[in-house]
Parts: sequence; structure tokens; C-alpha cells
Amino acid sequence: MKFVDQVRVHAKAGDGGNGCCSFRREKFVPRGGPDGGDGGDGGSIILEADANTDNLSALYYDPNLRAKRGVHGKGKKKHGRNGAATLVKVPVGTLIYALPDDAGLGRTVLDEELGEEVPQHSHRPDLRTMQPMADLSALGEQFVLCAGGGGGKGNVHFKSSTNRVPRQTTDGEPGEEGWFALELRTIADTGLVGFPNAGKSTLLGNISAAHPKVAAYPFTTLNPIVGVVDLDGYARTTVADIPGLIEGAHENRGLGHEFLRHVIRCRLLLFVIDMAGSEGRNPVQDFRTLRAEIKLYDPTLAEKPAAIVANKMDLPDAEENLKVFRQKTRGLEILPVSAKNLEGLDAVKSLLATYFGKK
Ligand SMILES: Nc1nc2c(ncn2[C@@H]2O[C@H](COP(=O)(O)OP(=O)(O)OP(=O)(O)O)[C@@H](O)[C@H]2O)c(=O)[nH]1
Ligand SMILES: [Mg+2]
Repeated sequence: MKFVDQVRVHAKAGDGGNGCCSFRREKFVPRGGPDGGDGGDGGSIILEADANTDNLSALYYDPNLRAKRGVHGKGKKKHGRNGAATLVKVPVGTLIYALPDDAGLGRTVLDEELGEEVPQHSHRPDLRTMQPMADLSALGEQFVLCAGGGGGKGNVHFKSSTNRVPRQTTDGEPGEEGWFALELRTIADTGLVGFPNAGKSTLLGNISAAHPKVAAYPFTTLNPIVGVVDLDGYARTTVADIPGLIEGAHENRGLGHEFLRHVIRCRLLLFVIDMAGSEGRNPVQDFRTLRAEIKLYDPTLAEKPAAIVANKMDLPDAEENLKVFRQKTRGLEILPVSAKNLEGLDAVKSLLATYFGKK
């Protein structure tokens, strides 16, 4: 299954059933009076934040959300059955945005060369400039995306002293409908930010119960993975591993940009730096590039509390590079580790404990 963290859906709640026009007809009961029942309410479409759903792929494959309509009322004052609601499970951390009514249509754009309007089918709104209508950030939280229409009234309600044979009824209301965008922003306390191959997944795999794939080639990690780290005193904290960033990530180069949204909500960032400078990398330059990239993506990211994990300290040159690194970068705490050899990881956990441990 594909990992999907942004989808566009069309939702239409159920219409209400119509009220019924009917009169009581029974032996020995002449002129029995109106007995048309009410229509049932239409079903609503409800989103729920669910622990066992980790991305939006189900909606990507089936983007049309529908709920059942209410049944029409019947004679003998029978109320039509209410339409069943449709419960849609989404991952915790899903934001919901309302899109314009024509979001489903290909828009047209002016083609400068042709000098005419051409359809633009890939209409993708920039969600970062939009205000979400809901944020399902807590487990089990629900949001009524589209409310079902109310049922209509049967003619039994319209009897009056002046009108003993009302033929009046009301129709059910239409269910709400619309286009929406859903976006997942992973919820984790800490986000790991680093170049491909810096050892982010190795680190997460060795401080948490998660088993992210580790390999000696860049872009091993293709989607965000959250690991739970046990701290002393039964406290726990979550750490998100995202695909490696490269220069230009904020302009969508590599895989980085697509995934930076998953660290927006983190309260702490850990920059994972390959201190051995493998493959001709320069750790100081790497760190500066990473900082610049996250700032270009979202300035609030650059203001978050952060620390540096100086990784691969088991390799030659790492000590020397670390000395230079300490001189050239000031301000942030630096934790020298070998994620692979499990060295220095207690210091990483202690740092997490100072932020997220039991007070
Ligand atoms: N020598 C040494 N190698 C390490 C260390 N940490 C990770 N590696 C190696 O570096 C390579 C990349 O590690 P990953 O954990 O997959 O790196 P990543 O940052 O998750 O990479 P992407 O998912 O591609 O962004 C693997 O071959 C690891 O074995 C370390 O502390 N020392
Ligand atoms: Mg990885």
C-alpha cells in the first residue's frame, strides 16, 4: 500500500426522507384523519482519529464518501428509518480543510504561449496558506464532515381545527456535501532531521521499539515512522524519523519537502549529523544547510528547541571533525554518539527525558 499523507475527497451526507401524506382507512372508522409519518434523518459522514490507521491511503483509493439517506415516512404514522452514518477512520494528526465547490473540476489557466485558457487538471491548493476547519489530534476524536439532512414532516402534523384533511407534508432536507482536503501531520514529540544516510533510522531503531529499515544507500526511509521511547519512571515519548533532507528540499527536491510537514508539530528537533563526513560530506556545511532548509520551509521550525546528534563517532576523522564543529556552531547542545554501536544513546534518552520525562 502506498503511503498517502494528503488527499482530496468529495463527501455527501444522506438526504432526509420525505414526510408522507396518508389518511387512516379502516373499517368502521370513517374519515380517519391524516396519518402520514415523518421521513428519517439522513446519515452523517463522520471522521474519527484512529490508532490503527497510519496514513490516508484508504481515502486515496476511495475518495467518494457517502452516507445512507433517510427512508420516506409511511402511512399509519410510520417514521422512516434514519440513514446510517458513515464512520471514516483517519490517522491521529489529520487536518481537514474545506475546498471550493469547483475543486473537483479541472481549472483553466491562461497559457501564455497559446494565448488561450487551457484546463489545469492538477488543481492543488496550497494548504499551508489555508486555515483548517478541524484538527483530529487526539485519539478517538470525531468530526462531522457533512451532516445528514433532517427528515421531512408527514401530514399527521398539519391537522388543525380549520383543516381536518391536510395534504401538506415537507420534504427531507438535502445532506450537506462538499470537497475537502485531508492532510496528515504526524504527531510526535521529537523529529529527527538529517541528510540521507546520516543514521536517523539507526538511531530510532536503537532507542525505541520501532524497526525502521536501515541501509547504506540514501533515501532508505520513504515515509515517516514514529517510534516510542521508554524513559525512566514509566514515561514515554515519541520520536519521528522522516526521509532525509537535501539542499533544495524546501523547493521539493529529493523527498524532503513533502515530509517536513511531519515535524511541524514536534516540540523538539534533533539534527542528526554524520560527523565522520562519509562520502566527502562536511558536517558543518550539512548542519547549516539543514537549518536553512527547515527555515525556508517554515520559519517556526527554526525557532523550535533543538539539539545536535553527532553520529558515527566510531569512524576515523569523527573526533577531529567534532572539534571543528564545536568551534563553528554555537548555542545548541551536541551529543556525540555511535548509533550503530549503541554508544552515547543514554545521553540522547536523558535529553528526551528532560523535555518529556515525568516532572
Ligand atoms: N559507522 C557507523 N555507521 C552508521 C552509524 N549509524 C548509521 N550508520 C550506517 O549509515 C547507513 C545509513 O543509516 P540509516 O540509519 O539508514 O540512515 P538514514 O539517516 O535513516 O538514511 P535515509 O533513510 O536514507 O535518510 C547505514 O549503512 C548504517 O549502518 C554509526 O553510528 N556508525
Ligand atoms: Mg532512514
